[in-house]
Amino acid sequence: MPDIHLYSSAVCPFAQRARILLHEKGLDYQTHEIDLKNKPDDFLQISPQGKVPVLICGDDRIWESTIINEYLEEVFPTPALMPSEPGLRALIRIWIDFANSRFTSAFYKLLLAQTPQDQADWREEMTHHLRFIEQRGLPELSEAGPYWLGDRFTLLDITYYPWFERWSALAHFRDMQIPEDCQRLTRWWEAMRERPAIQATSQAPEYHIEQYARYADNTATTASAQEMKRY
Ligand SMILES: N[C@@H](CCC(=O)N[C@@H](CS)C(=O)NCC(=O)O)C(=O)O
Repeated sequence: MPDIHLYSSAVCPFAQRARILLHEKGLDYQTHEIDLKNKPDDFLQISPQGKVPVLICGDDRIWESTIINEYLEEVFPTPALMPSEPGLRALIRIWIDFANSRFTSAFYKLLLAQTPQDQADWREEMTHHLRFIEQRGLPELSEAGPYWLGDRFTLLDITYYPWFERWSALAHFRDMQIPEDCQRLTRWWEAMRERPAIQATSQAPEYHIEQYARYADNTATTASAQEMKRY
């Protein structure tokens, strides 16, 4: 069994993806907590983009949260968090791509938006994404259970969860609610909160409100906040 090290930050939803997966697999690992406002001088030698998470597993060094989780799934295949059917594996990758390219960026854009008009526009965009997930992502497959693939808990559930945990910040600063017609999504979120791996990696709603206050009032100076404003 190789030594596993995770460079992580409690505030970071991307790093939480990796932590949830490590807990789900019951793997022992050492966490190196990185203060993103005061990173160690040699951090760029560990993380090429100066970001968390980074995973060191034996001789392998992996970054990008979704790649880390797919890597861990390959190295430690049980319990399985990917189905064996190629069609379902492809579906999972399609929705992971949607999370990374559309959903998470809308989350930050809404939080960073400063004018009432921009905030209304991004609220609308986020509402659109939530309904898209509700109507096109969750319906057919989730009849058998609350997870994205029904009774099978997978990488896909892990990929989205951290932003729902941080919803307290969107609700508090931007009055963003989950639409009432998104009942499957609400059921999914409730089921996720019951999982021990989620509970082991969770922070309280107030923690996220405090951590994201500087995004909301536009005073955040971290590299990530600057990047989110540019793209
Ligand atoms: N695409 C990356 C995103 C990772 C990311 O943006 N991490 C943020 C924290 S949430 C970070 O480390 N930012 C560095 C900084 O702000 O200096 C992933 O999925 O791992």
